[in-house]
Amino acid sequence: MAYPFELPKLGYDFAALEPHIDAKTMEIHHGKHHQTYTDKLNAALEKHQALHGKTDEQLLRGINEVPEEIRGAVRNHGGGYHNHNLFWRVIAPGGAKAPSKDLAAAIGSAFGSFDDFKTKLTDAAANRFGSGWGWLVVNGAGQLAVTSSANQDSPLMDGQTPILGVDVWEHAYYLKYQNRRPDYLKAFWEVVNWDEVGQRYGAAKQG
Ligand code: MN3
Repeated sequence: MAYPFELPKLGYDFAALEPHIDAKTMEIHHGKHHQTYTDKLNAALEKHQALHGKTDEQLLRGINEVPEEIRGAVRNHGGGYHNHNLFWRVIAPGGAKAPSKDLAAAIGSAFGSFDDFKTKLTDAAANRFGSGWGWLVVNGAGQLAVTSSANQDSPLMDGQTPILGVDVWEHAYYLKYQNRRPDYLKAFWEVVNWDEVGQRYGAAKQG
């Protein structure tokens, strides 16, 4: 997708992830928060026609070439736009409940075991102070790594390709979990769509 960016359809019911993620949170998160990132990204780009052919991924990977007067807005709202596009897909209902053989093997060699990986990503997301994200990325060397980012910063800005992300802004969980981010993170693991993560892993490895 490129300018003007559109809010992607969620593709499933707001209630589809109940009881882990509640319908009201999904409705507001997709319809209000993601819409706002979309609108503000478009507003920032409006007068910069040279950037209108670029995808959100290209804008973020090339963030340092974005004109300085809109770089902050593209970082925040382009990041928010892109991160949520990924998030809705990696928690979409109906996919595999465990990683495919390929990805499971890569997780095992990168982190020791699947449980070690889960702990590492849970800790990264739990310990991210304030608003941000926890990530499983494919780094520049083609290896899996766990990271976290502040605000809407995307791993793409560091040359990494995110394949799984968990939003730990309070807007992602406050209605149901209030201050209990660890409970939300437990619930997150129940809704991960491993088919989607596996496809993203395959694509990222092909570069
Ligand atoms: Mn969010």
